[in-house]
Amino acid sequence: MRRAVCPGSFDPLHHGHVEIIARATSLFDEVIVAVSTNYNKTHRFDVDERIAMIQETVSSLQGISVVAMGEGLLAEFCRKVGANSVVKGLRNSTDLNYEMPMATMNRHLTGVETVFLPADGRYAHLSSSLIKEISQLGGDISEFVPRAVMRRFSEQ
Ligand code: COD
Repeated sequence: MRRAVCPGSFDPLHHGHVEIIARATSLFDEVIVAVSTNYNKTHRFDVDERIAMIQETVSSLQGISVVAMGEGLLAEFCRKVGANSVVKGLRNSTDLNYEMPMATMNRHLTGVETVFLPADGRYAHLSSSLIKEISQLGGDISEFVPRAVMRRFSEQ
């Protein structure tokens, strides 16, 4: 059984995330989407809301579960759930430079491998922080986020 973890803050989930998660399901038998619960960070949506939005969006994909990652190390989380790979999306060289040492350290810590998937050109400019900024300044984010996310933004 090839099991991978797709970790993220997903605050909020956007089409770039969904595309990476969908591609991960074609590479692995089981994909665990792990939603980071870093209590030092201020989130627009709480962890339960983020999990609900992801579940609603990926419900048609097979072999996916969506859970809270907790506060500990990603490498330990992977060991706990029996996943020997992490899947991450890379948008640019800034992402690569940030992710490379973490990938190497995670492999050192528990042997977990990181699989990098290049961002799809349609979504490489998307980031949760830009989407929140556009929304806050009155812009239209409907092109960038799934319906389940758009609905929550409209409700707030
Ligand atoms: N296209 C493709 N992929 C994208 C896009 C896009 N437009 N935007 C983001 N992604 C990818 C990111 O690269 C990332 O792989 C994933 O989607 C999630 O993105 P975010 O922004 O929701 O998540 P982040 O960047 O806030 O990361 C949260 C993590 C929990 C993944 C990160 O903090 C982490 O790995 N923490 C580990 C803590 C740990 O163990 N520390 C010790 C390190 S050795």
